[in-house]
Amino acid sequence: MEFTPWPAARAAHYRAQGYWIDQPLTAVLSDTAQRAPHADALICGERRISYHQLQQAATRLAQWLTAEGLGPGDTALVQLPNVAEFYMVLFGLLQAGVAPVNALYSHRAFELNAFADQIRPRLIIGDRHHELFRTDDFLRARARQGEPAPCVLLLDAADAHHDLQRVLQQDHPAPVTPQPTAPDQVALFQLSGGSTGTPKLIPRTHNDYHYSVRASADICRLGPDTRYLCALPAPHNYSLSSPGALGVFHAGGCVVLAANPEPQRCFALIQRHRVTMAALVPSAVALWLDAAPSAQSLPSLQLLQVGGASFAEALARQVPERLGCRLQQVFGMAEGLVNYTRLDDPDELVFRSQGRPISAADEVRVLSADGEPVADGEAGLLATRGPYTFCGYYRSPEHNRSVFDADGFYFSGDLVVRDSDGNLRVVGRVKDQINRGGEKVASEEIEHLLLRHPDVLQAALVAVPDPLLGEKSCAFIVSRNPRLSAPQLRRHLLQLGIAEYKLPDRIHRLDQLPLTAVGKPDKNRLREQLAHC
Ligand code: J2J
Repeated sequence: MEFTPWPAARAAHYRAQGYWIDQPLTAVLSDTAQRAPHADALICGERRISYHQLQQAATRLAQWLTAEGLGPGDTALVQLPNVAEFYMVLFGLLQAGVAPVNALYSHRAFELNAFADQIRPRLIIGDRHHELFRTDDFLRARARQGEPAPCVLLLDAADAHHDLQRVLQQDHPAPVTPQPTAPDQVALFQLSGGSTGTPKLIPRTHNDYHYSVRASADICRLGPDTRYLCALPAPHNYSLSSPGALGVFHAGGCVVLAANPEPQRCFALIQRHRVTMAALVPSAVALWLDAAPSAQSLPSLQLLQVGGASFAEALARQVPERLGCRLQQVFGMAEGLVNYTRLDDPDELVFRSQGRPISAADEVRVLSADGEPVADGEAGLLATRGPYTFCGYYRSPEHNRSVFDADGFYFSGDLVVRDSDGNLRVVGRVKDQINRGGEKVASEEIEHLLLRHPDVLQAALVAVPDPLLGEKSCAFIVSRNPRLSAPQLRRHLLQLGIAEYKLPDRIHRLDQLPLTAVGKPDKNRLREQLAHC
């Protein structure tokens, strides 16, 4: 599997310092399964799954895959909801050396096709209840792409041949020992929030991901008593690795799955299963704060992580009072760098900053537009490299040239202020993206799709402030058809198969778009116009 490796000198340094330990990522599960086979790894609805059972299910899938001829060098496209099978599949694929792209459950044909076109999966795993897999149309369309038809396994499949649960539950009659990819090779692909026309994939190696998980688990002081509520989409880098479910498995704790962050259902799960820790995005915290009957109503909850988007200080201050737990701010990215406020940081720092990097080996530069370091306390562009920050998007040489500098620093597109202790505050963004309550929408992707409508001549997508989600999206379009309506445009986008969270929340028609000096749509002027609407 080709990817951009770390330069040899840095790789040697990360090994010498013990950040990279040359073990497969499967170790986060197998070590605990050996140590505490009967401890609960997962609670999913009425099901409790022990470490032994999780490991066993993963191994069965790995053996099945190996027997089907899949192994290192192969990839899988996976789309599952927040259910135990997600982790069984993930560890099964890792054991068998098959690198997955884990699509979000809200993704539709456009996103899955964009991923599949890049990785050319030999395996597709989906859910029969999802609109894409309810019929065979999507799978049939993929099979026509001129490549060997991928293997297909489905949750709740109608036929035994595609039955994912059967593979996870039955021992293989003639098992062959599966072989993971080498620790310095790709373990899985993460999804980029993106700012370009096509969704970008982030190759993550065993070594780098494993380190970020172990170090995150330490920072968050996870242990066998941790009960972690996973209410955000399970594949997201945050809920998977910061420290997420993988951190919990590494520490021998238990992951309690929720379908989504809806407060009443989550509160019931927290109370019933004595959940100690949860991870949320700011918009969900706002709902939890409103719904919490009193600070005593969730006595087991010790730590609430908040990240993924800007968290207003006023809300941050309410977390300990209203939810009766400690707050931790998390500023991370699927590309690598993750910052945490620490559990023993002073309250003011926790309320007002998004924390500092995981590792002493994370190198962070805060730079002016012309690449000069800015002084502490001043806003600048975040650039970083380190033992778990990737070195290039998958098969995107041109884009990589624009987001990495000559020293291998990755520019995340965030504007940050650093204090003298290295704590970061996120104060803005230069990337062309909308952060809709933690769900990222790449403006260019939606603009290209709007332009595919025959009546649309120009399109520009900008963020508009929103009291709950932080930001919503607004599309400005220039059309040759005066009767073209917003519902028609939304239908057009849905027909192209995009996830619903990417649909513009507002659509405005203009006679022409204001332009910058270089002739690009002037998004600052558009945002100003919105402020007066
Ligand atoms: C402001 N903006 C933030 C924060 C992320 C842990 C936590 C989050 C993510 C994530 C992640 C922010 N305040 N606290 O992968 O492991 C915005 C920034 C950043 C982008 C990354 C993790 N936390 N952001 O959100 O890849 O703009 O990862 O560059 O989805 O979200 O988005 P994503």
